[in-house]
Amino acid sequence: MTTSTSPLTKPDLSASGTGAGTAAQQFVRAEARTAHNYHPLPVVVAHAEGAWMTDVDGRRYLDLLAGYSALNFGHGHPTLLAAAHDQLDKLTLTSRAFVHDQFADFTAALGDLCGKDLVLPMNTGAEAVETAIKVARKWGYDVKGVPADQANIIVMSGNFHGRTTTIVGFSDDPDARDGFGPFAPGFRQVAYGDLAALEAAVDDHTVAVLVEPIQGEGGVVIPPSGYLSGVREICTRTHVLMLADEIQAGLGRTGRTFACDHEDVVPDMYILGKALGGGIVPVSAVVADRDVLGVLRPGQHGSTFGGNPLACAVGSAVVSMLTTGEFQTRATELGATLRERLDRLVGRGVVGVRTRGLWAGIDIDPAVGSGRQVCEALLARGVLAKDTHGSTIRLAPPLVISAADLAWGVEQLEAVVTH
Ligand code: IF1
Repeated sequence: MTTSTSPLTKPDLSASGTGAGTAAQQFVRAEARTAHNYHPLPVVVAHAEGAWMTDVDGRRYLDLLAGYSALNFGHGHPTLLAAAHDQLDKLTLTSRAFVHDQFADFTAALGDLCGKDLVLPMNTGAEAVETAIKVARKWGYDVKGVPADQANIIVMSGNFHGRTTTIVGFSDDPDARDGFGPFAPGFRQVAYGDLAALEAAVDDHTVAVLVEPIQGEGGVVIPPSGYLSGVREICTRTHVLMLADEIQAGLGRTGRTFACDHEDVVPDMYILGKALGGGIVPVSAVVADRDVLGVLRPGQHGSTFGGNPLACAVGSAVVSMLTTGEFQTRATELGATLRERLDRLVGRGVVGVRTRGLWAGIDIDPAVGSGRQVCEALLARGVLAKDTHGSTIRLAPPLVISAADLAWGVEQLEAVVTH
């Protein structure tokens, strides 16, 4: 186990640089007036650029979380900042009661990126997932002919799709769901990765399967090869919509535009968020063909900020950056290096590694410490990462990270887990 001198010792904020405790004071002040729904690492960030963040005392940290993949393009990407700054001075909000001059370009570009007819823009990922649930149910009643209020949607064990009461109602994570009932009916859960279980769960009232192509919160859980293709086949054969939650796995993270691309699977609906807003503004969307999204009529769904001019301007810049393939290539090439370096740690403080593109789930040997302790030790070494359940940590660097910085970051992890 660790000793008081081990690198896993929690950093002492009281000695924080020249700021004479500035970070400590701000940290304590923030915690004093905030609901305690997070347990943040003891760092107070002041600004950031690319893959690096700087705290209030001027200390720099390599960001290996990237806002849970909302910062795929790094902090302050010039193209994205230019799009935001330009739009800020012109028009930021109209509501959907009126059209604005950024809307058509964004929805056409995003629809083309997905190869789909229609886009329904929202703001957060959970809103997009809730939108997908509503559209799938309405499609079930209006198109598939499921009797009113009898639709069911199949979800996966270990799922994470957001924090609304509908969504946590079909979670199997006690922390996410306990104490928030009663929950919405109409969901049934099957083992993630198990096609036989999925096949058995589908019935005439099933309208959709909601699946993350890779489960992020679960610790970058990658399903068996062929699983997504199998889900696609079952959904097609049984006239059930395949809803792919690509909010975290999508938009370049895994080395492809969408994680479903790794199996050449095209879902009926793409559910997008996080990086779609470039790390600047919340942007999410549901993208599908007309035979699905066409079931909605005016007044049946909406959002005050969904599809606002600033969101569309940034979203259009994000889509244009993804069409070059540059970020997907970077994620693939840097991801190969990441995997090769992480594999060297297996048996040396690490007991498991899962990667896809520039995304890694790393199971730490419990003898070394918890995921949280490892992240605190990384913090002390100038690296920011996030633990997930137990002793797993996730690495999701901005796709703009340099190879040298990525190598340095993994070297810090090696130093922490091998001491
Ligand atoms: C938190 C987790 C990650 C998501 C997928 C929908 C959403 C998310 C696949 C909802 C959001 C965020 C939420 C944030 C931390 C983070 C997270 F740890 F919670 F599970 F990334 F793994 N689908 N994930 O990953 O999107 O409404 O947040 O915009 O709630 O702590 P959102």
